[in-house]
Order: sequence, then structure tokens, then C-alpha cells
Amino acid sequence: MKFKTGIAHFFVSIISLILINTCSETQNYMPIKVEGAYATKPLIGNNSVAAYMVLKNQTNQTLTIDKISCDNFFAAFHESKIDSNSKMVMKKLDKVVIKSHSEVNFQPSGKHIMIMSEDFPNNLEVINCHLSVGKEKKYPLVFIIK
Ligand SMILES: [Cu+2]
Repeated sequence: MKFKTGIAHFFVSIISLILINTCSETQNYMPIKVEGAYATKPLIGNNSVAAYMVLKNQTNQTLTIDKISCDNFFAAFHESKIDSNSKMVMKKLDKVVIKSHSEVNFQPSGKHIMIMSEDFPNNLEVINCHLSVGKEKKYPLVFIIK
């Protein structure tokens, strides 16, 4: 009898472990993983800051990010490039495409997010944004001011 209860207990533990894992997996599963998201500290008199991050596509499909939107501020994807006169120029990107299981790196002098405001608050610590994939899917992200 004692042996049987032991076995039963063992199986219940295994089953609950499986259940816990499945639950946490569905909760943590995000098609897009955001790493190291930060924005530069707004300088007095400047009405834009650049923000950087790494975006990872964790799905088996190519994902197209159509838009980035931020609370209280205007935001857009940009890319810096060197033009034929060796000048650094910025251009707006309409969308960002990330292939399955690959990443896109937003970094200084490359792709970046431009966040604009008439007037940034002095004590700004974070900027809350979200990425839109199509019209319905939105993924939140937070840029920490550094
Ligand atoms: Cu820019």
C-alpha cells in the first residue's frame, strides 16, 4: 500500500511538472524576442533620441514589423548609411523584415529607432513602445534611457 502511494505520488509529480512547463511555455512564448533595448538620454534642446535593440524572430516564418509606436512620442525605423559623397545619411524604413530564427540588430550607425518629441521630460527613465505585425498583433517593448 505504501509502495502504491509512492508510485501514485511520483506520477502526480511528473504530471504536474509537465503541466507547469507547458503553462510557462505558453506564457513566455513570444514570436519576437527583444534584447538590450535602450535609448540615448535626450540632450537639452534636442527633439529626437536614437534607440537600439536586437530583435529575434523565434518563429518558423518570416515576420514583417510594419510599425513601431511609443506612448507620448513619435517613433520610426531609420537606417544610417554612407552616401556616395561619404556623408552619413539617414533614411526612414517603412518596415523591418526578420527571417525565421534570425535576428536584426539595431545599433549605432546602422538600423535604429528614432524617437521624437517637441519636449522630452527631464526625468525620463523609460519609453514604452510596441511593435505592430499586421494590424492585429502588437508586441510591447521598453527602452531604458541610458
Ligand atoms: Cu535616425
